[in-house]
Parts: sequence; C-alpha cells; structure tokens
Amino acid sequence: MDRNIFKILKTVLAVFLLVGMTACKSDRDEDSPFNGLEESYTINRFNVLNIAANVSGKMTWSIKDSIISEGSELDFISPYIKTYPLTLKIDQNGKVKTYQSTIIVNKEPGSYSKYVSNVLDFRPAVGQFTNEIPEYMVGDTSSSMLQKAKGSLVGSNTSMISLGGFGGYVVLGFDHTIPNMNGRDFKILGNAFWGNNANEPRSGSCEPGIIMVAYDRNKNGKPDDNEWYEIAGSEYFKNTTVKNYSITYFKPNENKPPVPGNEPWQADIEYVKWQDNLGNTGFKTKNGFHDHSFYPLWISDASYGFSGTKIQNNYYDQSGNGSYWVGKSYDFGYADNAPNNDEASNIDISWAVDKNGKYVKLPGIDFVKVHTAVNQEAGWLGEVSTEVAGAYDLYIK
Ligand SMILES: [Ca+2]
Ligand SMILES: [Ca+2]
Ligand SMILES: [Ca+2]
Repeated sequence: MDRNIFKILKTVLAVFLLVGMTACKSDRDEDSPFNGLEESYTINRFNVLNIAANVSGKMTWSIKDSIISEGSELDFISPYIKTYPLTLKIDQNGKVKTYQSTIIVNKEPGSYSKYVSNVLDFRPAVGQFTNEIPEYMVGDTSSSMLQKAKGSLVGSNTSMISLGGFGGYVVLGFDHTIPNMNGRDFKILGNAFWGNNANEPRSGSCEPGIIMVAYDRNKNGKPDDNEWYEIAGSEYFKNTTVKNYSITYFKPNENKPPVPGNEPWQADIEYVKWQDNLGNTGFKTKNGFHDHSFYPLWISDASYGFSGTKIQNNYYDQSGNGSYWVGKSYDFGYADNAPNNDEASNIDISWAVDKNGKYVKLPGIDFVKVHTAVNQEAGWLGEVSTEVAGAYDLYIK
C-alpha cells in the first residue's frame, strides 16, 4: 500500500515537473535572443521569401551596398536566377550585431506566364459597348459573362473588353507575383491612340482607368479587402480628384418613348438615370450609333452602383463645333490612357498608396483591378469608357 502511494506521488511529482519545465521552456523561447539567420535561404524566382527577426532594435537588411529593408521582416523577391549575399544589422541601443546569409533564387518548376492568367471579376458600368464587348447573348449570367471576359483577356492572344462609364471594373490575376523592382513593373494594355494635332501631342483617344493592386499576403489565392492598394497616378494628390466617389445607375425601361436631342446622334437624352454621392443627378444619353441596351442585360436589379476614385474629365471639344473631341493623356499611373507602346502604359508598384494616401512598400502584386476613372460623355463619341486588352509582367521576357 505505502509503496503504491509513493509510486502515485512520484508520478504526480514527475507530471508537475514536466509541466513546469515545459512552461519554463516556452517562456524562455519567447524571451530568447534572435538566433541569427539561416546559413542560406532558397526560393523560386517570382516568389516572396519572408524572413522575420523577432527581436527589438533597428534593423538594416542589405544586399551588398544596397539597403533593401529597414523593417523587422524582410520580404524578398527577385525575377532573376541568382545567388544574393544577405546582411542583417541589428542595432540595439548602439550595440550592433551583424548576421550574414545567402539567398539562392532558383527557376520555378514549369514556367510562369507573363500575361494575365485569370479574370476574377467583371462588372461594367452603363456604356455604348456594354453588352457588345464582350457580347451578351440571351441567357448569359454574370458568371458566363465573366467566362467571356476571361476568354478575351487571359494569355498572349487577347482582345479587348469595355468597362463602360465611371466605376465599371475588371479584376485580373497572374500565376506568380509580379515583383516590385526599381522602376516600372507591369503594363496594362488598352486601345488608346494619339490624335493628329501637333499642338497637343499627348492627346487623342485616352480613356483613363484607375488601377488598384493587391499582394496576396495571406497566400489564400484571393485578393482580400485589406490587400488592395490604389496606384496613385499623376492626378491622385490634386484637388480636382474625388476619393470615395460613388454613382448609381438606374435600369432603363427600354420600351419607354425616347426623348431625342438636338443632335442627330442623340437618340434618347433621358435614357439611363444616374445619381452620385455629391448630389448630382442626370441622364446618360443613348447614342444612335448603338441600338442595344447600355445597361448590362445580365443584371436584373433596378439599379446598381460603383465607388472609387474619380479624376477630372479629360475630354474636350477641340473643334469648337462638336465634331472633334479629344482626351488629354494624364502623365502616369492610369490604364488606357496612352498607347500600349508608350512608357505611360507601364506601372510602378511603388506608386501604391493606402486608404490615407500613404505610400506602401509591396514586394510585388498578384492581382490588378481597373475601373473607369471619369464620369464624362464626350459628345457624339459617347461616354468615356476604359478598355482593357490584357496586362503583362515587364520582367518575364
Ligand atoms: Ca517598381
Ligand atoms: Ca489574399
Ligand atoms: Ca479606350
């Protein structure tokens, strides 16, 4: 009996000791000093390597002489198959420790596409090319229209889609992370072209679209709400730009008697009613060149809306008599705002800002969203509507 009690006591004691030791061990781990970098890290190109130094102090991560991060975590990405010498300096109240490592960047298995690999969402606003590119057929739904947008935009052999007026958007995905290197990183294809007025060389058919970018930080294959950042183009910080603009379009009754305007092309000047959050309201005109619904026919709701950044109208009547309208190209940072072979169609991920307009440092991006940036009708040309004809990573040759 006594011996048995002793045995039980011994076991209980051992359990206590074990629990105590485990507790001590985990306590010690949390307070433990940074154990240094691994001897080397291996990552495939176009993938982000994350290294965290869980210790207080001022960090400086560098490759040779160039500082690549000053945060407690390093997000490293490279488009090159290469070995990089990595140095981390940690300054704790003047006491500096230096750690060395190497990052080995390998080629990915298979090969990545430089082009769009997926279209995740497509929702055009009201427009003369809505229901036309891509073409709506009876029975189409938002998911079959999304498939059509995919057919247009995925891969190297693309055709364009139209986003309609303000707010209409498309969301594109890539099969890898487009790295944010020095300078511009990716291109969005549109159908912009220059006009023939030598006094206005950078104007013509320019229908700017706001660009948003997302880095898939949580690696769930989706752009989450808190992963989106806006590319601050040349107009972003100007007081002519409206952040958080929103507009609602009301589904027209296609059988109502039209109200023709003074111009022969104005088939119905009271066609689609709209209102915005600035107290403006009006009608979008039905253009006689397009005899079909301008409201997406797969959307049955009585109204639908969009919100986002709106920039100043860029079209004006150059002829003075309504015959020749041109759009001025903005300097940088927009889609469908300059010809595809112009530097202005290339985008630098470093232009990304958060909701407060503060620049963010992204290692790269996995998703791009484009929405039509202006709410303007340019005479007989109709509404200014961004077209998207694909996109590509500038680092994959
Ligand atoms: Ca860049
Ligand atoms: Ca995500
Ligand atoms: Ca266009």
